[in-house]
Amino acid sequence: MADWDLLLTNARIATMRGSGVPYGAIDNGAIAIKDGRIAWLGANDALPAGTAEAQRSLDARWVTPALIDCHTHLVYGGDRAAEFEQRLGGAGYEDIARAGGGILATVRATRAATEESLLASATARAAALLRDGVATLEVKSGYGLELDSELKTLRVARAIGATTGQDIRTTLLAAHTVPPEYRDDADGYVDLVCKSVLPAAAEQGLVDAVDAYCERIAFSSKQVEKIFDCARRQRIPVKLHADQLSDGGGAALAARFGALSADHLEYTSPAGVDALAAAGTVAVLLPGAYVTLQETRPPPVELLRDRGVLMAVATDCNPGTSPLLSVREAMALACRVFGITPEEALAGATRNAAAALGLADDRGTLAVGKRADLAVWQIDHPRDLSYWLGSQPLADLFIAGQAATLR
Ligand code: DI6
Ligand code: FE
Repeated sequence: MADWDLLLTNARIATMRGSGVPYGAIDNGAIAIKDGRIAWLGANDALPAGTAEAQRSLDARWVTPALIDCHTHLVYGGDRAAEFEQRLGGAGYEDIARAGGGILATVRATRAATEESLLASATARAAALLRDGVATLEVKSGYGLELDSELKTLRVARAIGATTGQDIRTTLLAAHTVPPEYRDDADGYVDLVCKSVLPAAAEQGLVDAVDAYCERIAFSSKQVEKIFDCARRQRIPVKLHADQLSDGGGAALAARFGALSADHLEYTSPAGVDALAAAGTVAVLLPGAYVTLQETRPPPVELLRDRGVLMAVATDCNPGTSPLLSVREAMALACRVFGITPEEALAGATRNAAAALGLADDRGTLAVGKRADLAVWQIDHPRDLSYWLGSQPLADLFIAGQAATLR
């Protein structure tokens, strides 16, 4: 006889296993949880005999894997609402950046902020994602751009989980833009990242992955390669902000390094898509930035789909280009502006988001052995998660089998 910590019965389950059945759905199912993992899952009437410490009927509510936000810049000081107004008045994002605003404005505010204030604001943002069903989120540094401020950001990111219960994965994005101290010496800054920032952050156990912004207003492919080489020597996986504003060959570069993900991809060429497919690199779609920047060229979704590139969807939550605190809203936008299906959107915020973080074996689908990260929704069908804008259908969230506090 099985013995479980928690048994959920009478559930409609979207396993998202990609089994051919839409949403991997099980109509009238049960999920048994033991030690934070899924111990049994299947049809209610096939449930083996067992005892559970706690049992709950979900009254035919839908259960999906908890959402995963695989691309955020949650930790930062200040905001850029005034810049948003300026841009709506006609100022260009790249022009503002070249004039010392944009990312650098947030860098000044983040450097000046105390660790406590950064933690308070970032925790509030993570809590908003939690109420939206997010159990795992990635947080990038990149608004420090010097050793101490990058370390401060990563420490803050790691500390968020202690309050919200979420699992936080941290990515070093020291190569977000060239800091003012290295204004005319981007190569010198890249050296600093390789020789000082990356080793120190890794040594302190703060780096799950290394990211870079490959763009005209940030770093060239050559400079990114240098940073990726350093990451590779330390066996740290890489990801890349690629081809967002121009085709800089970012997708192919990410693929060459076997990156976990290449993110944005608005300007990625067909050759770039082929490279992602061959490397098994996940394409992360970020409609929040696309919409906020009023871009007109969507990523090559049809080609990505056709070549079998896994597509994830994330918020890219950041103060400049994507002030977005809802993965579901990102899913809903991705359907509307990029033309993915609601099922692709949900896979993009669960199974494929897990893959983008190197966690595909551990979470992102509902299956025996996976972490018991489950979202329970007050919806009629999982497609509703992408259909509605601005609804709040989350009924319950379990993180490693524990009910999260949502209020
Ligand atoms: N993600 C980023 O990191 C950059 N754009 C994007 O979509 C810049 C973010 C910023 O302007 O602060
Ligand atoms: Fe980003």
